[in-house]
Amino acid sequence: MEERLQNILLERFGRDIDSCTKEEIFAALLIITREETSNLPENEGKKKLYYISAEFLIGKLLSNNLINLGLYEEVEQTLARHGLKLCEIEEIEMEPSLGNGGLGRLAACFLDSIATLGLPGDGIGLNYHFGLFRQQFVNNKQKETKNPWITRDSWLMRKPVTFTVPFKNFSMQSVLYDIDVPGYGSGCNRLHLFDVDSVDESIVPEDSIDFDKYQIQKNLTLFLYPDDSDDAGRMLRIYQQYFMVSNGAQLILKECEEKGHDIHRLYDYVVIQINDTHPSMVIPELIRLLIQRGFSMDEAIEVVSKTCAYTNHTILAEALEKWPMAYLEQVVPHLLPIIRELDSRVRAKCKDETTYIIDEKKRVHMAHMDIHYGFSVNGVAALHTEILKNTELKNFYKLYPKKFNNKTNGITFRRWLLHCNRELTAYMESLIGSGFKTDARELEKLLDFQKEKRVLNQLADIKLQKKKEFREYLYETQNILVDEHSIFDVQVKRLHEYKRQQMNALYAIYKYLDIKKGNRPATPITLIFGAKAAPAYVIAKDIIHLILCLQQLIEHNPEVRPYFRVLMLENYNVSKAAKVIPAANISEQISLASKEASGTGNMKFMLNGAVTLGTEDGANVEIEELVGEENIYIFGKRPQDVIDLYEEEAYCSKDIYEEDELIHELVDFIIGDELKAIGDEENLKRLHKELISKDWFMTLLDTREYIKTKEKVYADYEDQLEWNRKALVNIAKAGFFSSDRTIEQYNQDIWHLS
Ligand code: 26V
Repeated sequence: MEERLQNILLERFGRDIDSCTKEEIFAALLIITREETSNLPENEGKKKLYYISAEFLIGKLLSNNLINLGLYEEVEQTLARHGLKLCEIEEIEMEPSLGNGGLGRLAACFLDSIATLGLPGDGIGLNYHFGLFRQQFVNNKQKETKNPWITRDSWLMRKPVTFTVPFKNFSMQSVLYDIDVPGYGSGCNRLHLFDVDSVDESIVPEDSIDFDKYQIQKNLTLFLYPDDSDDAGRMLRIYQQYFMVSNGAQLILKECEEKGHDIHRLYDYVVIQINDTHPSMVIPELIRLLIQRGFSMDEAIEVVSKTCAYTNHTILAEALEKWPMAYLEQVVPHLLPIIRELDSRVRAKCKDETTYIIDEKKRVHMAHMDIHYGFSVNGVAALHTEILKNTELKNFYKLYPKKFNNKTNGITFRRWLLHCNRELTAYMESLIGSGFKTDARELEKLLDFQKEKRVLNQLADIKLQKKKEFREYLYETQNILVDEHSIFDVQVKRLHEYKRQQMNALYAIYKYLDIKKGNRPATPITLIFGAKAAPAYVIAKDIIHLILCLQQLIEHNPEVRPYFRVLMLENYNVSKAAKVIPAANISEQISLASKEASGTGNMKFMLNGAVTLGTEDGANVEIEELVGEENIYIFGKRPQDVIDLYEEEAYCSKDIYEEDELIHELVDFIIGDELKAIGDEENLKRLHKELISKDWFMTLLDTREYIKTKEKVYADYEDQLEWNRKALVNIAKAGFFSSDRTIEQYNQDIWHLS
């Protein structure tokens, strides 16, 4: 390794390792890693999976790939001989932000597991030049700027593959970039990211995310999910989605034809997993392409229906895509006859209007198309799938009971344990051997050590070490110095009202007032938030403003600050997740029950020895079943209660506000003098009004029980031995949430790859 590294550095930069910059060393390691992955055998088999997704939140890849190639230690030691740290070189890499949150990160974890299990399966998506926006805090508010991540040396490899994608008045020529996906001790797959050469980064000013939404040739792959608060933004999303699936469908057919497969039996050779509704147009597009190749409509529909499978990731009605026919007419008129045909076949066979593809307002329900014309529909956690079957999609479940199945989400342990917590990994290896690295269920062997003080104390030492590392990181990046001996209570995830960061903020107000009354916590508490809000999501941005104002208020209060602090990580992303999660003591998973499809952060925290404080929602339910109720803190209204409240329109936040003095006080604090002196009255007033007059996601419903439960969590933390035992049980039981397990289930029940 040493010689190889030196040779590349000499050849490229004319210097040896001791006089090279970190940037140069990163560039050389990138070359080595790329060479190694390109030497790996391709995963092969009769049938191949194509996972189409608008998002692949892959994060930085250097360490991830070195681990999977089995080269991490060797590189680490080589660098160490020259006084260099691999984790510092890692900082040089730009993070691609090709996803919003859970859905995109799930796709990335899946690619890792698919490759690791040796299954032939590639990802298909778009190469957004600026990805998701970068978040900055200015005047206690979120400001969005572009996030250029593509550098001269990157993982992207341009391929000599191009397709023509037809739009209404013009067509576009695609270019393809591939990123290799090496499995852990296994063969290699690929992530195919389509792009266009005409994209012009210079149409976006330096300090913003504004651009001309009408110049499709120049803007098509600039941003992930450009602002869809206006017609032009929504239209651009349709352009992006169609560009993605048309390229995907053409690539799939090209690969089949090159392999000499009979495309009349496409489903024997190909399975397409549609990740949420963003790629749903692949169904009519594939039908169109097959008809072009001489298929009858009947046969094309049959073949495509046997090839496509759909995953649902949300039950929020507003997040289920419905595109007006008029938009599709403007962008992809050639798909409309096919979509109309698909709809009329549904109308001919079924009376239930709620399942039609085209509704009375002339909107196309993308999920409906997926369910009628796909062979599998899956939810992403047990509770979520049950809600789909019994409530949200119950009319479809009646039609196609056999299509519905559950695939509880998972995370790749390579990134979320082996890489982000090397200390914990090494210690566990010394206790139970290395089997857990390939069979995550072996973590259960840790349960034998529940009563061993020595082990529990060592776990606590590792946690302290990770807290210290995070403390240094936060100091360097945000100039904030936290106390590593305080309790790290962490809520990091996209900002959305259903995730109820605002409830956690109300707790912060409670604690602030309580400490001012003289009630000091036994151990100081550091409450850590991290969240990006969609740029056009007004209330979400108001919630960020509230949290940042609370941070400022408390930072300047010498009476409260020693015991309780609130802070918000700027630009929360995959790399920051890998730093804060191993340092957390408490994992906040407090969504309104029934609304969080699964959550995957909850799994990452658990695996790193944090204890969950959460509602009976998403995969929290399965975490509770695994660890037992004494090793998790569950509170709040239950999913069915919430579903009934919506059904009966029986929730009224104003009643709670009027009747509960404590809640009244906490809510009014938002517009009180102390915050008024710091924040923007317009934002704070709007949030206050929202909580009292609407509160669609029922914050006030659970606030009281939340406060009570959180106080109990903090009190329990004082018994450190018992707390560390809880942490150990959480780690030991996390094996179920390995994405290797999830992928094995997808393969067994849906894909049938080998
Ligand atoms: C999208 C939108 C778009 C517009 C308005 C509001 C809104 C709210 C939610 C969403 C989410 C779209 C799908 C999604 O990201 N789902 C997440 O998927 C994860 C992986 O399965 C899962 O763990 C999360 O619970 C789920 O929210």
